[in-house]
Amino acid sequence: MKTQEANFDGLVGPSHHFGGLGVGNLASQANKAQASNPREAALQGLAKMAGVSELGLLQGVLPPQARPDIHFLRQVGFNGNDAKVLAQARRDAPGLLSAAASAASMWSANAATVSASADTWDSRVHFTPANLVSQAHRALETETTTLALRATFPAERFFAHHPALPRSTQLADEGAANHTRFAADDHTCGVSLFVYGADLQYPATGRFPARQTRLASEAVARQHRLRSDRTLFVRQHPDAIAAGVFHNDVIAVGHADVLLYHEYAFVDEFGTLEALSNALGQPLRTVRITAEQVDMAAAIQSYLFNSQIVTLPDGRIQLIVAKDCEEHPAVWPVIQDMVDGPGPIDGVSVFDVRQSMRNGGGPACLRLRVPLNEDEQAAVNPDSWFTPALHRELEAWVKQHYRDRLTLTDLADPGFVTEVHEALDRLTVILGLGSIYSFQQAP
Ligand code: SUG
Repeated sequence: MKTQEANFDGLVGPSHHFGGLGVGNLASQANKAQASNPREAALQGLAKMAGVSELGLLQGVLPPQARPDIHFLRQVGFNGNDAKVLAQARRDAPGLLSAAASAASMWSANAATVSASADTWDSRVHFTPANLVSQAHRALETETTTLALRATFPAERFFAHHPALPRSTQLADEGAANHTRFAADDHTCGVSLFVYGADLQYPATGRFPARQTRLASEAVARQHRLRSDRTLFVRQHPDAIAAGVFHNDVIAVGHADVLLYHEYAFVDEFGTLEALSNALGQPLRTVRITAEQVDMAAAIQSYLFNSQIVTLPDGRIQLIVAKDCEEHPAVWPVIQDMVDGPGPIDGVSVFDVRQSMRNGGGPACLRLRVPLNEDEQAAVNPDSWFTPALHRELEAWVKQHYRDRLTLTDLADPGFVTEVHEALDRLTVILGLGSIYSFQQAP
């Protein structure tokens, strides 16, 4: 049966702000404490979903999380009523307030690792939510992500949901940002490429910590019982991590039989390409970008490699890039050459996701790919599919509930917590998800 890659984008939450929280993430560090615009951020995200869906592709939506997370602030020692907890955190540990309020779940490429039913032992789509243990503000996501994925992909007959890996830095897992599924055609078993930054032999010793370990990737592959002859574990180039490439999807992107990558993506570039082609049973179609064409700084500024690659209904391959690529003097000519040349990329679409980019999240960070055959598509929670009607409804919802300016001081306002809960309560109705948030449960 034909499998299609659906993109499930994380809806930007009402607390989107610039906390400077991203470890090894230069954009997040550079924009720390600037005023954010959550309304614009959410509308930009919706516009990308609309654009991708207008290309004729399957597009879905994953909900944001309830933030600020007051329970987390209590766990780190603040007490009293909610207003007091927020005020104390604002005064004594603004970084923790920011972490408690982070809207980082928007980057759904880090929500989970997903395996297609064509690749797994029981012919179900398998999900392992990421434990995101490298950063406190992201480790908070796992519980609600687990519930959101179960609510979005509910049918046990088609979908297998695993628990996240145990919470240990040795098992640090950041999900699909470090996993790529290649497939020779749309129905046979695919090839899984897992890219890690650290393992027991090469512990992370560079300027920034590695956020994905080999042990974690192996555990996920084992959990999904992927075929060993179709699964590769390759080491990310440490120079890339040191330069600010905190996930593989900031330096390489693959789809179907196509790989767009930077020469410094992998430690063993040619070994990786050869192993991939062997596992796939046919040559991979590659686009190799050298440091001379696009140096590491330009790659990180533009997020060229955080583009999405998609197959259009007529079979053409389209690149979906951030506007920052179009504006980058070194990167845009490279993209134009790619499209005009004989390589696999046939066209390009440009989206402005600047609010997300300023926190180090490009087009590919904002989406979780879920390969689905027709039966599985029909088993997805119907209200999670992005349609023009849902677009209109979510736009109106954002305009009603989101602020257009947010700073740390606003995050300490107890009225803001109520505002977010009201918005999300309504959202669970719009998306037909049931009560996935703890504030919706009986105490
Ligand atoms: O984990 N930024 C995220 C960006 C994640 C991008 N995802 C992928 N590449 N797949 C991160 O570093 C910054 C939040 C802040 O600073 O407020 C942040 O968490």
